[in-house]
Amino acid sequence: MSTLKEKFVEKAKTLRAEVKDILAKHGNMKIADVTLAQAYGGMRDIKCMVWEPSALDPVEGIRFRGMSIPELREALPKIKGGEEPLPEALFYLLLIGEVPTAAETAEVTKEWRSRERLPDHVKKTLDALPVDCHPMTQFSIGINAMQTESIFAKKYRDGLAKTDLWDPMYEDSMNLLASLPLLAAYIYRRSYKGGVHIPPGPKDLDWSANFAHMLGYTDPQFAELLRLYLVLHADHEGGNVSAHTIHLVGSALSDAYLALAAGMNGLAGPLHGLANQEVLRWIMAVQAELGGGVPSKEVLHKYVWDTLNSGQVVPGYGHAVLRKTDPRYTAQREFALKHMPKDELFQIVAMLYDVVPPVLLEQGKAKDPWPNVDAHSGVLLVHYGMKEYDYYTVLFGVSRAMGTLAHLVWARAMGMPLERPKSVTTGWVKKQIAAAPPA
Ligand code: CMX
Repeated sequence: MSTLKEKFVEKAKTLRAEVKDILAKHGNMKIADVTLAQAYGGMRDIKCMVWEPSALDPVEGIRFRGMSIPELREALPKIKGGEEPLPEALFYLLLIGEVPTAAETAEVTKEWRSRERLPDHVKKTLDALPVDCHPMTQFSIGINAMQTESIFAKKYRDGLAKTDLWDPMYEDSMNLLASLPLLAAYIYRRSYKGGVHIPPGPKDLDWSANFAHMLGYTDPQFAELLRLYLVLHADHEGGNVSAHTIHLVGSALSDAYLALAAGMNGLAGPLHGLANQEVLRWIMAVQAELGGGVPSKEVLHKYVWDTLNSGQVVPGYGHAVLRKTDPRYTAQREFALKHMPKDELFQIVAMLYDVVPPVLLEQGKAKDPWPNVDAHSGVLLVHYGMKEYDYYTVLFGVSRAMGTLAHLVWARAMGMPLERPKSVTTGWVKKQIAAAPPA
């Protein structure tokens, strides 16, 4: 058994016992009251699910197993001479709750590289789609097509005990994570590079370097960017659309492939992950209007107002939970300042940071006027030549698989039940109001 799996078995045993004890002693403790505004308003802030890999603070931003992004960038193992953490190390942290050593990280890299596989029928399924089919649609279909490989589905059919279901979920998750870069690269090359595919590279390449290689990017700095990108997008606690969908679908004992594909359909929404492509489209549109170059702040100010006045949202700004600049934005800004300070698009993104929040505050609707993760990622990718912005959310999806699959393994290990909240009708609501004592 690998170190990762062995450690997981140990941790799961402890947490199962702890939660059993907590529920026996405090199961009736109230942790949330729900208002009508919350029931009608997208269930904001209702504490009603458990998610171990990460937690989101409205002001501080995300913490992965208690670690902030600057802490992670410092502490997680890197490649020799590299500056950005290895996503494999982050996955270890998300699953186990401990920072891995370089050797433990290398073991994950080796395991993922040995498990990578894209079955022929998946390629044929993708090839049957129009080449201009949105990459996220291809990604979701591709993951569903890979479900033929599910060990969980086979074991369940054979009659595996509930307590042992975490094991095939772990195996599926490891196989999926190993193979997602192959699927994602296949989609990129068929959509934008004439279907000329690049096979996986030598086995000593780490997960991100191999992904960059299969995408067709040879600049080592692009692989560094990919490492950072894949780390930053990996998890954002359990309530966001993609994570929550993956949890919900997984709770029906759907396997990792089915659950992940469902979550990717949510990530493909413009209010969620697709915002990264929308940001770039929006920035390029203002640049095109001006015939290129960096617009003045006055021009950007008018452009932001025009966007709002036409009833659209400013992509990359605002958040359902965050109330300050997203630390994932800040990490990407630091990368840009180090590697591409003179880049024109970066300069526009930096100017938007000064322009957008005051406008959103003046408009007075958005609770969070600050940039989120999607405001910055596109310009970094363009700098290294990846201009096909329709593709960006696929990269987000590859990364998001890490946190959500770590959660699914935990969900099975903890025996988390079918999720089934209660809905009500407006007729019921009216009756409650009528029956309530006068305020
Ligand atoms: N531009 C314009 N209006 C915005 C806005 C923005 N960036 N952010 C919020 N608002 C508006 C909302 O549309 C809402 O308007 P209505 O009252 O007319 O419905 C009002 O402000 C209140 O919204 P909120 O409570 O502040 O925000 P929500 O929790 O409802 O929505 C989010 C959060 C992210 C969907 C929203 O901020 C938004 O649409 N942002 C732009 C899209 C984006 O960047 N999404 C990516 C988020 C990160 C991710 O998941 O990847």
